[in-house]
Amino acid sequence: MKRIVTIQDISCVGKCSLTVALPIISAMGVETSIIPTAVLSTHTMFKNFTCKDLTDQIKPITAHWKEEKIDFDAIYTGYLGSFEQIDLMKEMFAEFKTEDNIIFVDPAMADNGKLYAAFDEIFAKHMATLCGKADIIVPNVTEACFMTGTEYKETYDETYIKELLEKLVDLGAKISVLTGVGFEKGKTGVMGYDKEKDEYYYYTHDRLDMSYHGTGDIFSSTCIGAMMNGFDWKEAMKIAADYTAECIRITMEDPGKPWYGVNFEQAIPYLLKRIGK
Ligand code: PXL
Repeated sequence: MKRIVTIQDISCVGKCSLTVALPIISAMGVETSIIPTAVLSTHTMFKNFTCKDLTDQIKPITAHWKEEKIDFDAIYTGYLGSFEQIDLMKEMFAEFKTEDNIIFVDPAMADNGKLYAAFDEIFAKHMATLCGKADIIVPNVTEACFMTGTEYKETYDETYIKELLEKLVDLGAKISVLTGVGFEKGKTGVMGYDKEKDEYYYYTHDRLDMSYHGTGDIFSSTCIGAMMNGFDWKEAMKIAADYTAECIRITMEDPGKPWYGVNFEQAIPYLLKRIGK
């Protein structure tokens, strides 16, 4: 059985970060170890959320794992709350990187042209240095623009996205994947670039006209979960895009849907079928 570790916050209510990564990756048959970086009452789109920072737990946890000779087939970071946490992740990558494991970074910090409440442009540049240490990175277009100092555009062409993907691998990652990319009306998808092979891959599906919080985390969790099930990065991002779309589709049909996240739970049977489980 493959084992991964994912490092991100616990938003107790909100269906994002660890509360989606744990169930999704576990359901895909992959042991999912965690480091919670903070405990928040809700994600930061709610007003008046509480937050207990757990940065001081990161080093003792990883030191214990080293003593126990625990290793991981993948290390996946999501939402990180501070410069210090980013630096600790760099140290962790250096300590736990092996020849075969995958370092997967989702620089969760922005969407729709704007940084989340807790961040500024200097933080985005620091996150870019963490992306430079990864095998595969999966920002959305907004995050990619902040990290590479590129002007954010709502409408763009293929050249703009390809240049952005190239700027992302220039940060140091081997593969860059941009989520939420669409060139045609009514379509959306993902486009990736493998630097070593100089190869692009674009996958598109019908656009559902709703955007929900937490879908980036659902995409990333599914993508790494699929890679741990033996799919290559291109197949993995296709499965992840389809599952995320299915989560949104199911949520749109639910009259009692919450505003803060999607009904990813109800689409887990679809995901398992997609990966042949
Ligand atoms: O990746 C989404 C996310 C994760 N964690 C926290 C957040 C958000 C999005 O707003 O606030 C705490």
